[in-house]
Amino acid sequence: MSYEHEDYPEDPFPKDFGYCAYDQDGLDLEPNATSNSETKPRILLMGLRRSGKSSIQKVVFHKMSPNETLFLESTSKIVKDDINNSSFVQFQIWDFPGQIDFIEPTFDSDMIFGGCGALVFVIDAKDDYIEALTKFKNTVIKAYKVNPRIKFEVFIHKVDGISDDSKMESQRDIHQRSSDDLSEAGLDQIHLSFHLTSIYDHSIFEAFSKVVQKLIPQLPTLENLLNIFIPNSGIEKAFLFDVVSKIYIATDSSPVDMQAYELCCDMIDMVIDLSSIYSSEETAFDSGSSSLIKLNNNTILYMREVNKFLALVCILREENFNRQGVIDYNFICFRDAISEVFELRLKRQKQLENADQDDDELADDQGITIGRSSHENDTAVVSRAPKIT
Ligand SMILES: Nc1nc2c(ncn2[C@@H]2O[C@H](COP(=O)(O)OP(=O)(O)OP(=O)(O)O)[C@@H](O)[C@H]2O)c(=O)[nH]1
Ligand SMILES: [Mg+2]
Repeated sequence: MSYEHEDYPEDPFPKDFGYCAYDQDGLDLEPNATSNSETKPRILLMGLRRSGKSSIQKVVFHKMSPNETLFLESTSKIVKDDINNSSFVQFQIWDFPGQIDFIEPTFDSDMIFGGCGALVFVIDAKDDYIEALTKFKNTVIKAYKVNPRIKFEVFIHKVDGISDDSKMESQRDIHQRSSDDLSEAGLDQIHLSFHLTSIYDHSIFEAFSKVVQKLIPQLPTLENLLNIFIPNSGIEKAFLFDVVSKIYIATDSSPVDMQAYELCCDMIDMVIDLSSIYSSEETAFDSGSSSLIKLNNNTILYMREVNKFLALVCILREENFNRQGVIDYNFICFRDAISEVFELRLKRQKQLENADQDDDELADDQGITIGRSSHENDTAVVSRAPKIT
């Protein structure tokens, strides 16, 4: 069974998924923006002192172990961190000092909230959160005024060692109070997302995955590709991972089970650890990486590299792995589709760099039509692959 690139339709991707939304250096969240000063989308980490902002940033993006965060010093000025793990995962994280006061006139809210994609507000669930909620309300009001497109994400943090019941109760209470505060201020339309998090388990990676996903304009395309790949390959669930941070940038549309996600994270850790023992190269994870783990409940974890930074981890029943050839063939189709998404993105970025044209003109030149919905073309990419019945 050979795979030939020429067989594929010339333009297999939906025309309206994200390609209108770039600036020169990254993912720009404003579709009609011409150029942007600080380019990459920004994720702000805000919240009271000691709520755990710097710990989150260090654990998720710098491999710090949770225990080491006990020795972190209080942040005294805004710390900016560039995350460039892969072409899909590019943004800046700004870690704020807890004591910063937005009300004071020196705080340049236009600059700070202007280019912001997501505002993560961290609330210590082990502490009395009334003060945190007041600060949250003021922050949201201010930020929304400057930039109504910001995604507001509330991390109800440090929930380790808290019973499931009290976790749910805290979430319900915080949700209720913050929604009440916003409607009092006449801002019912603001959407807030809530996540229960802790650096001592995988919940912080899961929550950050969801925050980052909202900033990836190609997400619907990636999800579509996974939704086609999975049933055609007899796979139950698949995650597309950013290997360095272990956040997943996309998954199929079936619900995410925390345990399944944890298993996949552990698998990536194991593969990287083992590869570094046997590999002389600097990067243990490369284009040849793949791994298979059989669990004792008739389930298989199957990992394949997509490129240097991305890996696909699949969960499937053992009997469906009998036809590994079909899965591997479909995977190659999937991987090629992803690289086409990358290529289109790069092409688009280059064009924007070279020509100072407005978005509409560029769209015409490339044959990209903004606002037309067509899922047929990307379906064609993988649907020609054989199906396990
Ligand atoms: N139990 C528990 N402790 C945590 C968690 N996350 C952070 N901490 C602890 O909370 C303390 C404060 O963490 P920091 O990350 O310095 O807090 P911060 O929000 O950056 O504080 P400022 O920089 O002063 O604003 C540290 O001792 C961390 O170890 C968590 O998920 N669970
Ligand atoms: Mg800090």
